[in-house]
Amino acid sequence: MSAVRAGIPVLIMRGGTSKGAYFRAGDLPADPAERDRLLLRVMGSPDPRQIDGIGGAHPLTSKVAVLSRSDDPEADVDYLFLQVQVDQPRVSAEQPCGNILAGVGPFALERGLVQPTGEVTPVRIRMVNTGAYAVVHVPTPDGVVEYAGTTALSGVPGTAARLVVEFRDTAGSVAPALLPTGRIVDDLDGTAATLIDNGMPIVVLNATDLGVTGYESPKDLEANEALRERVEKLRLIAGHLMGLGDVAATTVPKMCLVAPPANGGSLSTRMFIPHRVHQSIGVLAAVSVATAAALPGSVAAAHIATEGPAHIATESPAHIATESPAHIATESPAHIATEGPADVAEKSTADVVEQNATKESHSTEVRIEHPTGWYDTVIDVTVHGDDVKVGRSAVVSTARLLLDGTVFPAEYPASRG
Ligand code: NQM
Repeated sequence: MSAVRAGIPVLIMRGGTSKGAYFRAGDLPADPAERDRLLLRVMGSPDPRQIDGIGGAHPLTSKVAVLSRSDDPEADVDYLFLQVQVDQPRVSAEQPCGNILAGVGPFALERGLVQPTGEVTPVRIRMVNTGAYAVVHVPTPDGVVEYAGTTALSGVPGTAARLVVEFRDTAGSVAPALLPTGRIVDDLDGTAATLIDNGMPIVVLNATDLGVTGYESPKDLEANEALRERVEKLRLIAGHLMGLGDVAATTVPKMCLVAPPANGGSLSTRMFIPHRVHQSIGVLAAVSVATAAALPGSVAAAHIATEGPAHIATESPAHIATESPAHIATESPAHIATEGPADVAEKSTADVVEQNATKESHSTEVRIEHPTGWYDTVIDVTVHGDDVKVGRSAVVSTARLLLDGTVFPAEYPASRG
């Protein structure tokens, strides 16, 4: 009789600008408390270095995806996202993650939860955390996932195969509504803020209202003790206003400092997630900020409206072009192009926003600048006075399979076989 170590099958993948451990639900304990205890062991939390686990000692690399076949007729797989906090013994399911989502499509194919259907396989995903839906279009030439490609993502070295990620039903994902207070601008202790949730609850603030330019590095922002205290104070107030209650121990809402674009994009951002500062920006966070930018009168729109042409450059490495059948808003001037450059190039975001304010729905392309580059989003927003409706949104991402293996949480008992 020999000792057999009880390990758990895992794929480690980069999804967008995050990295995480991806599991099949059936390989983890069904009881959430037991599952979370196990995941703390797996990732090595709580410990700022996560030395005794596979976590990467930063919120962006301490993430877990749990996947199973879906019984929802509108989805192939259910995706539960879990944020394993680095230095707290806490696993939270209250926020979604659009970056780790990018790897969910490839994972579903790698693990046989979905069968390849052609050159590109659409994987329909129910995001369990929020009830929103996404489709990740995965290149599958020859029936296997293609990871290599030419798409660059700011914040990720090199290039990889392009994954088009579409979202729907993202409005009010965690908060009760797109605009949880019913207002486009709120007053937080004397500071103007737009409180919004189109996939991720976000508080949009003018960087200059907080005494910074909004172009500082994440390191400099994190080193600014007075700023961090102020941001956290406003976050706690916003949490109550957004219907999220006491958010002291939770990872949402995130805090976004905005400034006029500095590199030809639509808007410059620095994102507190919520205590560390993001090296780029989360996917759903970007969709929410882009939505704020499309709302006339919001804190974000103010910068777009007053600054420059702010159009989406046609040579973008991440422009959204796909052979996907599920395109966005065909009647829109800015629909997701089937060939090459998006046709909004000649139209400034401000122009499109202006149209939204007065006429019917249009897809709007918003290029969000962040500390390591930019992120392109396409959102579908209709504004009729105070009545704001959002449709689908889409982004381009990439993912990479890094490791297919077995992880051994130390306290898991060895079985004898
Ligand atoms: O906003 C970081 C990330 C995220 C979240 C965070 C995300 C999203 O970059 O969809 O992906 O805000 O904690 O992965």
